Amino acid sequence: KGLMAGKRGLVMGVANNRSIAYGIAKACAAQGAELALTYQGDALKKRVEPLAAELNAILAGHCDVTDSASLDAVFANIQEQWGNIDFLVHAIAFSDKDELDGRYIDTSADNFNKTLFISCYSLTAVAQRAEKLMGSGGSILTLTYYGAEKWMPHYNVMGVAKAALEASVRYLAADLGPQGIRVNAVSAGPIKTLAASGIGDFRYILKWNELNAPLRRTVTIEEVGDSALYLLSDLGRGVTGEIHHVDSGYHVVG
Ligand code: 0WD
Repeated sequence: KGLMAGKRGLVMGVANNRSIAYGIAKACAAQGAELALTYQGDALKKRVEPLAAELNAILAGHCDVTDSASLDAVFANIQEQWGNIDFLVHAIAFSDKDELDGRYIDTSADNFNKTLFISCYSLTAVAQRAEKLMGSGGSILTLTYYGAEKWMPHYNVMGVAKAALEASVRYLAADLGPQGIRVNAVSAGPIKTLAASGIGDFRYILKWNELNAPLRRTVTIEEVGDSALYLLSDLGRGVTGEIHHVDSGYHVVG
C-alpha cells in the first residue's frame, strides 16, 4: 500500500523535526517506504533517535561527509542490513555563518572549499556509493535553492555551491541514467530551519517571499516532502536531471 510500498531509502540530513529531510522522510514513511537515517555526531543523534523511532526507521550511523570513512561505514552498514536501496535523499549543506552575511567578494578560500565540498561534492560522494546499492535502478534527490540561479542577499558562497550542485545533478543524471538511476533536485522556498538560521536577514527573506510569491505564502517541510514523493516514487520514473521548484511559485517573479 502506498506510493513507496516496497521501497527502501537512505535519508541524510535530518538534524531535528524542522529539517527538510524530516519532512521528506515523513512523506515517504506515510506512503509505505522503509527508511534509514544518518546523523551528524552524537549531539544530533539524540535528536534523530526519537524521529527514527516515530518513522520506524533504522539508524544507519554517524555520517560527516568530510570524513569518507564515516560515509563508507554507513553504506557498508546499509548493504549488510538491506542489500540494496531504491532511493536516497541528500539534504546536506554547510557554510561558515560569518560568510552568510555581507558580500560574496569577501569569501575566504578556506570557507569556499569547505562550503563547496560539504554542500556540493558530497552529493557526488554519496552517489558513487549509492550506485553500487541501486542494482535495479533508483532515485537520488538533493535540495537546492533559488540563490543558485539569481543573486540573493547574504546567500553568497552558498549560492555558488548550489549552482555547482545543480550542475552536478545534470552530470550525475547523465552518468547514472543508463542504469535506471534518476538524479533530481527540489529547489525549496525559504523555510526556517537550523541551517537557514545562519543566513543573514533570513526573516526578511521569508517575509519577502510571503509578499511576492504567487501563492502569497512560504512553503512547509510537508509540502516539500509531498513534492519529493513525485521524484522519489515511480510517478517520476520518466524524470531525471530536473530542478523542481517547490517555492509557492517565487521563481517566476523573483
Ligand atoms: O530555507 C531553507 N531552509 C532551504 C534549505 C531552502 C532551500 C534549500 N535548502 C537546503 C539546504 O541548503 C540543505 O541542502 O535543504 C537542505 C537541508 O537543509 P535544512 O533542512 O534547511 O537544514 P537543517 O535542518 O539544518 O539540515 C541540514 C543538515 C545539518 O544540520 P546543521 O544545521 O547541524 O548543519 O545538514 C547536515 C547536518 O545534519 N550536515 C552534514 N551532514 C553530514 N556531514 C554536514 C556534514 N559535514 N554538514 C551539515
